[in-house]
Amino acid sequence: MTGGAGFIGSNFARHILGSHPEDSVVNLDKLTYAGNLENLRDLEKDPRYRFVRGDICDRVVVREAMEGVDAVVHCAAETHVDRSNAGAGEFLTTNVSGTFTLLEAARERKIQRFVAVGTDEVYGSIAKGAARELDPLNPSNPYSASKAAADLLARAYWTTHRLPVVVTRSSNNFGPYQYPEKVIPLFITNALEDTPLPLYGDGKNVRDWLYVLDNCAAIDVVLRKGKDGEIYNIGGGNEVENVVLTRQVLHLLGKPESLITSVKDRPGHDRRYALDSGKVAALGWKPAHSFGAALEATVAWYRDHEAWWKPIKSGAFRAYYEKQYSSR
Ligand code: NAD
Ligand code: TDX
Repeated sequence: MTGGAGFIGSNFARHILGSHPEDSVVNLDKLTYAGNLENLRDLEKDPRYRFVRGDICDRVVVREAMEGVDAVVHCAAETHVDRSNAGAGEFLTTNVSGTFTLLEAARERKIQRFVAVGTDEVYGSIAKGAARELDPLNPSNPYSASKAAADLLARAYWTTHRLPVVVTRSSNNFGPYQYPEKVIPLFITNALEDTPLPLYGDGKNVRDWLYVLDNCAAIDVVLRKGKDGEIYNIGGGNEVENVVLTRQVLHLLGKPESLITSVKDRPGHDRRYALDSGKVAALGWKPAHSFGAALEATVAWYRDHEAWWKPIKSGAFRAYYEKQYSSR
């Protein structure tokens, strides 16, 4: 797998090693600001787990890491929309060129299954209904445009080269080990620090929330049972307005709503995402966690893991965050 030191990747590595005793995992990760070996401490001693530090754009490293591998689960990416709005270069390099490098190596190594982990953002904002897999793509920001490029390139390697690719497109994930620039961990940790929660625009944008462990289970199902060349939407079925979510977080922590601060909207801010997940459901997957219980568990995890997020928030993240809000 790639990107295993990030949020979804580390949860996925733990899921695979925990639920498939016959499997082993090679984790190729560059350790960007978002990659953190603390996310994987409990796996380090497992003889079925191996970490390789490297860039998915590096052909030699990628080729070596794929030696003896049956399947690739490609999670590595630049992932934060606000950062892509501030500068898209790394997004194109990692998300597009990096995916290309992996696809080429997978062809050469005759990999039996390549899972390209993608996002609902490729469909763009949807006023009504729910996106289906063959709907047109309409990405709004440089992040989602780079992910759409990666997703299409991966499918082209099936159509043209018969590389056995499957693509997942999931909705917004939340849960343990999510970098605290994303809205849920940012708002939980700000609330714990009694600092303002910056809500963009009118706060009425809607996201469909998916607990990360449910996404890991779905990726696992697609990895084993998905059909070559197919795309699978993975939605949580939990559409929530940002302002409602924010109030829920504050309520769970017993913090006042006066911490909510309206800030200037994100440029190109998609109003609503929604997915039809019927196809992955037909493979036998459905979310195992309710939104309310998963949000409560997530709030509790951050409350109990200050030692994980405090160093992140006081380090390089602080400079990013201050720059971000000085312009809003
Ligand atoms: P993340 O930002 O938490 O982690 C990304 C990981 O990729 C980090 O460990 C980082 O070090 C690594 N990485 C970045 N560039 C690299 C490079 N050039 N070479 C090797 N490693 C590199 O991301 P995440 O939220 O866990 O997302 C994982 C995947 O899921 C991404 O492809 C993302 O687009 C997709 N996705 C995320 C969400 C979500 O809500 N988080 C939703 C849908 C899809
Ligand atoms: O400070 C904030 N205030 C705020 O109101 C932040 C960081 C976000 N928001 C809003 C913007 C969005 O409507 O909250 C919502 C969620 O924002 P993010 O956490 O930045 O996620 P989003 O932009 O929806 O993208 C996420 O889901 C799809 C991931 O970051 C992507 O990697 C994934 O593909």
